Amino acid sequence: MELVEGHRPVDAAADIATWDTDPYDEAVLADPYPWWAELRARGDVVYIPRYEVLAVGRYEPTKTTFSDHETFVSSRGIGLNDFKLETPWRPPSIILEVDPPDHTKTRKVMSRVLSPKVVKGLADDFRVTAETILDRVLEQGEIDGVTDLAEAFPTTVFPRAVGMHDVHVRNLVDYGAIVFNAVGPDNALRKAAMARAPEVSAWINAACARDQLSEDGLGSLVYAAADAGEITEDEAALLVRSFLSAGVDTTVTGIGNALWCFANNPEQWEALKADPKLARPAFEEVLRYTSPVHTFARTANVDTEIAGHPVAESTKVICALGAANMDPDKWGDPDVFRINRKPAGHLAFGAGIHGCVGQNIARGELEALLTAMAERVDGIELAGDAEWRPNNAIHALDKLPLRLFAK
Ligand code: OVM
Repeated sequence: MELVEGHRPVDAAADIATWDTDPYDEAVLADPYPWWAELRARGDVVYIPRYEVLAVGRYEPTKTTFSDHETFVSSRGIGLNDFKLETPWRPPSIILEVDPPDHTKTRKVMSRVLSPKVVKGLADDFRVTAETILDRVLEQGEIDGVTDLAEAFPTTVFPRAVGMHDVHVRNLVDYGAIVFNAVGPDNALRKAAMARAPEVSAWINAACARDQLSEDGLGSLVYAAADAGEITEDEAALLVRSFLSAGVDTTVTGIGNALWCFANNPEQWEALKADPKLARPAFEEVLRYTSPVHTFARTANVDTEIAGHPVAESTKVICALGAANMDPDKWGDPDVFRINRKPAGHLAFGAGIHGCVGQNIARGELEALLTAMAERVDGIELAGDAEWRPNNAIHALDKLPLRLFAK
């Protein structure tokens, strides 16, 4: 291969197997399990010519690549667009799409705002709200698990926790889907997201202003860090935007996927009813088994290697978190959904310095909901076919017709 000065093409030759596939094909996104299995089968790392990227899906190389933040940076974007070469669709996130030392400062603020102690203070509202919503859906009997339960719960408790004055459920859910579709290639999903982005982003950005937030919520805690001189007011607004980017669609997806897991595994629902204390480990197993965030990418910022294979600077590496979470070499029997598995080390929240900073609040929401359900719901049945909603980064349901039986 001829090397042009200043341009370092991904060298498909090297010794990395080429796989002519589209990870973002809507059929793959709607049912990623076979694609994940083939990705793992093809090697520690594969080259995908369609996007000139590498992909990893075995547990070890995925975890290693994802957590080596010095070699595989986030500041060049965590999707297929290289922010060094292309202008991002919105001002980059100052916690997600950034490296140390800038990342260290914002991460410290967000870790404090989302600390276990703060989340504990939200537990009562999570619990009472879960009970109220459950009483309503149990009256209905037959529901859409996605809208009636998965969307209803986080869109009630999360904006209240943040302290938002104005709540627009559709904009909150759709903004997440837009942000996550934006990390994919320029396919139909991304184009549709970009078409809606101006309108939805305008609403979201306005909602992040200090005067749109109460004085006792997570948002005000972020602005308090600005008052203390840790960050600027503009940075505080961008960190509130991160709440609204990553805090709604993700938990909506986690709940929908949990309902799907239990509807398909009734003996596991019996196990949770028998021991509601399993709510927390059950959620970890839902995360491992369904990977609500299925894929994020990194960018090699230097010439490096993955599992002994050379990787040139500027190479994008797709990290298939969902594939790693289903790797039999790591999990033994990954296809079995087992709520007492306690899958320590799953990658659904990522790994390393960029690991989900909101994971405590996500766990708090799911614990409240699953515990309240274990006390009230005798059985969960599919009342029709579940339908998945293809998204370039999120593995989420579109429809989940359910029949719920009250105790
Ligand atoms: C953000 C953010 C954080 C995590 C995930 C995410 C792409 C966005 O800070 O905006 O979704």
